Amino acid sequence: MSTTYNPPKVWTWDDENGGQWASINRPTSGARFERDLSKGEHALQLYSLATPNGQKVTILLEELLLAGVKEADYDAYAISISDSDQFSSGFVAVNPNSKIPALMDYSEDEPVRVFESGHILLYLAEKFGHFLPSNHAEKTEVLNWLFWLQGSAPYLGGGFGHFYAYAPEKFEYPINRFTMETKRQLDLLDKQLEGKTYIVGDEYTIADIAIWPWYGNVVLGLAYNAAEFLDVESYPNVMRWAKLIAKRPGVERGRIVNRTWGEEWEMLADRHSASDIDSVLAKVPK
Ligand SMILES: N[C@@H](CCC(=O)N[C@@H](CS)C(=O)NCC(=O)O)C(=O)O
Repeated sequence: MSTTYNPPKVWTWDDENGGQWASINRPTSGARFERDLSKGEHALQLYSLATPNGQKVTILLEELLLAGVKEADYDAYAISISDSDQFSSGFVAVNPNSKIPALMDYSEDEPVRVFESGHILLYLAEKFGHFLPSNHAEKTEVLNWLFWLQGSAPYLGGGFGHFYAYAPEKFEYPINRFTMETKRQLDLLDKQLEGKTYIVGDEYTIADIAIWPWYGNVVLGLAYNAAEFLDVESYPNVMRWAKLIAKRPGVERGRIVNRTWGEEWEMLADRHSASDIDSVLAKVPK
């Protein structure tokens, strides 16, 4: 019997495809139920989860706070995407695309909603004047890499990660296709980081903050359990950069916010103040 799939004339939704995320996926958008979001005291309200896209934003917020920007203090609420929290009416009002992260800024004349993780980084970097150079040419290069990440990471996460780690069976064709692309991306980053401390040179920017949660986590063995499979040691510049960034206090703090899995010293579902993070990090084994 052939195992080749012959697409029907018109595709119809089969909710029993067995994949890890099958229960939440539907071919329609919009709210599935009525529920308001929680709201804390700070001007910035983040609704997120510590996936790489979520980590980008909490890392930037923690970096801003450590840089002395008090106005960057925030409340962060965990959105359980496996429990369909992203389909509540409250969440959909902040992000009609029903994906974390989503941010509300109540410090402006009218409340501002911001969605798409790359845009949230740009919004916060511009608002507070940090981690984005003011020089036009340098800013443009940072944005080149920020937009590169936003376009490329779905091949790593939705492509490689999905088929290597989450799909109900190991299928050779998509794993080959997306491993090829992931390794091409790692090779690109390795060349870009040759002779540079950070993605665009000597300055740590939102390009690093966007790229590290994806490619840094993968090469450090913190995503998809794929470090050996991808032969990450063959990208020495990426490895050096990933380890350097992992040690930054803002990264150590931001990566655990809205994390609802893992060890007790790296898990903080909701964050309302710096001390919430301090008490979790105090449990890190010495
Ligand atoms: N392009 C979006 C992607 C966000 C995204 O894919 N979020 C995932 C978690 S990493 C999500 O919320 N998935 C829930 C769903 O698909 O229902 C961004 O960068 O913000």
